[in-house]
Amino acid sequence: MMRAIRTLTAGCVVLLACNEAAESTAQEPAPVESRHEVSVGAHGYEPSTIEAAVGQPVTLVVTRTTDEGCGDVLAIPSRDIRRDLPLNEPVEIRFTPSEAGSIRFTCGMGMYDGTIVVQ
Ligand SMILES: [Cu+2]
Repeated sequence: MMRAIRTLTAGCVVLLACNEAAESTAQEPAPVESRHEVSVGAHGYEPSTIEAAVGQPVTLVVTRTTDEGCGDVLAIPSRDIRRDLPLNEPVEIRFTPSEAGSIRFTCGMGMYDGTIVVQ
């Protein structure tokens, strides 16, 4: 008998929880943000390939670690993003890929490049 009551109570709690969840996620499920540290050295980006998922916010934390080369600007042309990278100061670049494919990122003049692979 006690067990039956406990089961019922548990069932009610689950139902309530489901109702709340249904209300709070009416728009879309909570996105899982992915952060990727990228360093910019004299020869380009490390890592130069980053994986991301459609609809999930991506944050690149980009740090230029040398005055050699031309990594002082990072551009993501297809997203109209272009950011200065002060030496040794992490710069966060955040966006949400809306479709699968490859998004290229480059230095200011397009000599260094990297790819965000969106699946
Ligand atoms: Cu360049």
